[in-house]
Amino acid sequence: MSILNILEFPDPRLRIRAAPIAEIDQNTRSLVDDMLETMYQANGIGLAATQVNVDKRIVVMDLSDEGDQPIVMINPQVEILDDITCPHQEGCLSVPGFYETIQRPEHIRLSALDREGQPYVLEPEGLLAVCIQHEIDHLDGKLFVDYLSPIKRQRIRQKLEKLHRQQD
Ligand code: QAP
Ligand code: CO
Repeated sequence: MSILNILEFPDPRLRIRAAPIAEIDQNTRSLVDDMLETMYQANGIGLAATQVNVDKRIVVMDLSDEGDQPIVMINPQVEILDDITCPHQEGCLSVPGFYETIQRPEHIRLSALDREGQPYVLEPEGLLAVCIQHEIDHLDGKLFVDYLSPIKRQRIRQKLEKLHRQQD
């Protein structure tokens, strides 16, 4: 297994729309394992393939305290069940150090394939519902900062660009 490099906002590669997986093979499973290892190592609760510069529709998550309940979503699809939204503070491994409150639908139905290619359906609520939508947004080239005012987004962009210049 290996730790993958996580792209950071405003990297244009975070804007690429990921393609569905046609066949889940050993390469897919090994990417899933690397993504899980990368997410755990970075102390994240969710990571989309887009964030590690792979344009495939794969997401890994783990919301458990012990970090022993991985969730794998391949070709995930979300259906919004009603108009109820809830505010939640979100962060992102691609926007390190910034947390903002975002409104999202609270009641959703997720359909996805697991690591073995088996289809499953979930009707999550709360943080799990929020996190699933945040991660699927990544696969569509969208980031949580896109929901903020242009002023806030610009401020975050400038601070991260400055940090990136200092790292070079
Ligand atoms: C998405 O985000 C999420 O800034 C997953 O310095 C998060 O795993 C959805 C992280 C919250 C809904 C609510 C962020 C780690 C991890 C940071 C993450 C940081 C270190 C973010
Ligand atoms: Co994110």
